[in-house]
Amino acid sequence: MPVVDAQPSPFTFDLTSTALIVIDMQRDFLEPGGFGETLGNDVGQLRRTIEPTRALLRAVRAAGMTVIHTREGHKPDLSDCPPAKLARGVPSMRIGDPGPMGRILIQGEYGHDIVDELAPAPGEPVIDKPGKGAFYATGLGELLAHKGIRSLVVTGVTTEVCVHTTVREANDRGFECLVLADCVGSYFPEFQEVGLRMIAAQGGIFGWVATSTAFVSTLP
Ligand code: TIU
Repeated sequence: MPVVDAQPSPFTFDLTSTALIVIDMQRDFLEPGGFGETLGNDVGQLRRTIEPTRALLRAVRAAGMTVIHTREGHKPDLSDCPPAKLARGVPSMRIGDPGPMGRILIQGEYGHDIVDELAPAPGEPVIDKPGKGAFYATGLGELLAHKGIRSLVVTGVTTEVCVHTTVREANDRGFECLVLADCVGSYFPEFQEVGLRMIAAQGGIFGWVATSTAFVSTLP
């Protein structure tokens, strides 16, 4: 079985029971004018993840590994958005408000979709999720069970929000998670650093952390 040089210890995985999950690489988070920027964030901090993730996707697809994408967003009538979430943020630019890329974080809008560079390949599942975690109110758990997946290689944005929430959810459900440091991004450099340290601390309290090159080098 492949063994990845990782923190806090080597990560061993089996290709057939491992999936790559690419979290919320959506225009709303990564491009100017989207939800992320309306919250006052510098999207440049996230864009550095695009190229390493593109290379990772190429390698993982060539190895025949399962790839799953997620998108955070809501139905056009906002019936799946808790009022407490809707009320958050800058008043003029909230979820559902019109923005330069369509209604912010609304399914079907241009800004809600995944950036062109990382477009899902035909047949790759795309999980639409109303929360920060990818397991909450989605079919992800059932999908992974159906595919016999027990380990997750996790990438995407943002490190301390949707990546962390998903890794914590997955860890509690018994999945082993390897987070790829160069393929996750935060608007805040200090959260990026501490977010990654929190995963591997205490003997890997939530999982493992490695670089994408270390992971890819183990693929057949
Ligand atoms: N704001 C922020 O850092 N993140 C989110 O709202 N969603 C995700 O992380 N995908």
